[in-house]
Amino acid sequence: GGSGGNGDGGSGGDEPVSVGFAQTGSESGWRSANTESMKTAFSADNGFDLTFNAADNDPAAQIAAVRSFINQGVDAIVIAPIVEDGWDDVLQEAADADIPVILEDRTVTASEDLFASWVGLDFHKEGVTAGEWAAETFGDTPTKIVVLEGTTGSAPANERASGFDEAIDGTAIETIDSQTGDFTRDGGKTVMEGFIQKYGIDGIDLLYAHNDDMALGAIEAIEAAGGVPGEDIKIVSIDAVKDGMQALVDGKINYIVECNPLLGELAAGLVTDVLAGTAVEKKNYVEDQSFTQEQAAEVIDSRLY
Ligand code: GYE
Repeated sequence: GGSGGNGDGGSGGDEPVSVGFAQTGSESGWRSANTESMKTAFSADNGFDLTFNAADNDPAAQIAAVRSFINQGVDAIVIAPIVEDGWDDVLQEAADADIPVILEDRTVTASEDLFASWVGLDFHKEGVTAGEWAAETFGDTPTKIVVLEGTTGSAPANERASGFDEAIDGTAIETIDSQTGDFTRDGGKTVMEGFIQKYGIDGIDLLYAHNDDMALGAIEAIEAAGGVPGEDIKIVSIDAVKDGMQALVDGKINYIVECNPLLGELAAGLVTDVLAGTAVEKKNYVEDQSFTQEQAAEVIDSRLY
């Protein structure tokens, strides 16, 4: 290692390209699919020597992992940043060590000069799409909505909230409560139990969950309280992972906005290009779709994650 930025990346060389990947953790089905995609793309067969770290959703632990990659002198560092803030110092340290950083999935607030490239999804647009569905479905009818937010301070939690709020602005939809469920099934279940205790099944018309896993946890809470998810309380969520799509087909979720986790090949391509000195785009957006219950039934068998 230690030859970062010297252009010996890619296949064909004798030495594998050493890459440190700082993953968020293993909070969701989306994350499992993303980790698998990354490990496949950064395999030894593809000429990489991958050091994988999952930080268990702890921002300090994730920064420590990046520091250890710098100390190891890897050729390149890939990060899926848990939270948006707090990256300036360690990204500057990577730059000083001449190690390029590629971000995948989530974004940071640090200066764009401090990373070579980013590949991921348009979280704001995902929020807008979910909100537009809500506005079209309930817009004129007074509708009480609760929100299960993703990890506090994460780019998808921030942008999925702002996009949704923009889209329901001026409708009769009223957000009565909004709390984080940390993108986990357990978190979604616990927070939804609290919402049900506070407002009753009858006091909630719609749930917006920032990911499928939290929606799936909430479904358990609604059923345990004697409610019918998808009917008594309608549900819109984001990701379109297998279990989410199945719940959509089963009528327990009403609408899902996709967020594609299969970013490994694109991330590996960016690492190869950056190390070879090939110009890359600073931001690389992957397209998302969205699904009604009927559309989900049509595509569920052909889904890749
Ligand atoms: O939606 C959620 C995961 O950052 C886009 O993180 C990702 C989000 C995804 O935990 O399920």
